Amino acid sequence: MPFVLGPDLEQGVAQAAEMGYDAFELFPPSREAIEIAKIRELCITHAIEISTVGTGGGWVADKLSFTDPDAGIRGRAIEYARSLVAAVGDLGGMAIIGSMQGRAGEQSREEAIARLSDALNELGEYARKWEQPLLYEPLNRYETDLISTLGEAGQLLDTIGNSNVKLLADLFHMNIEEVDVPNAIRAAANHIGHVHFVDSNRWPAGFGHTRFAPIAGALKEIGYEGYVAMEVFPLPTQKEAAHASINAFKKWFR
Ligand code: LER
Ligand code: MN
Repeated sequence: MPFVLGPDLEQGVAQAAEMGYDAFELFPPSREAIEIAKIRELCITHAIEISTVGTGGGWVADKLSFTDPDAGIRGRAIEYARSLVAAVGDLGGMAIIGSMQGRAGEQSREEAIARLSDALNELGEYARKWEQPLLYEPLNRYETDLISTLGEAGQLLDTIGNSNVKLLADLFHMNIEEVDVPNAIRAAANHIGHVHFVDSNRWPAGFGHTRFAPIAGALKEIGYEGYVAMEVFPLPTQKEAAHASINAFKKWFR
């Protein structure tokens, strides 16, 4: 949410649970939008969990990023992400670092990646308090000029050397950037901690041209046991997107 169901939280959680979802991913516009007590209650009422929270609101609303040349903005970005790591940690879920990685822009790529590494290391360490990994998501070339493939992202994590930072494999970005999506999944097996299960055009699985059989096969082959989250456009309608996505999940994973 609000990609698929929402923006009304109560209604969205109720609908997701009714359709058979085990968990939901939240994309809040701000830290204040995460009402911990209310979410806890909704999870209990509907027997559903919260898997993940996206931090991209910090970028969308305030253009906060870990690679901004301005130290003040980088500091605010870290504070914002820490507050979301803590909030989702209290709810038993993981925080995602996607858009907040920012872009190198005018600075050197090395400098930007060093800044990103510091942020991932610090936030990954912080997330240990809740025994939750931090998720780092490589984005396609139109959304970042830093790292766009699982292979490069895995190398970055090897360099950082923090075992509590994992990768988010988003099939939409991978469709644009990877030579071979199933092989990229196999090669990054040890790093993958979350999946965005979505078709080539950001529509629900089945509405684009991604071949899901070999991708689901690769995830099973590596013994992936995490969530597959449906980060899809609410198309043709919100409900149809949510239904199509849970049906795709059942088709490929049950
Ligand atoms: C976030 O998960 C993502 O995939 C991006 O394309 C949006 O920032
Ligand atoms: Mn994604």
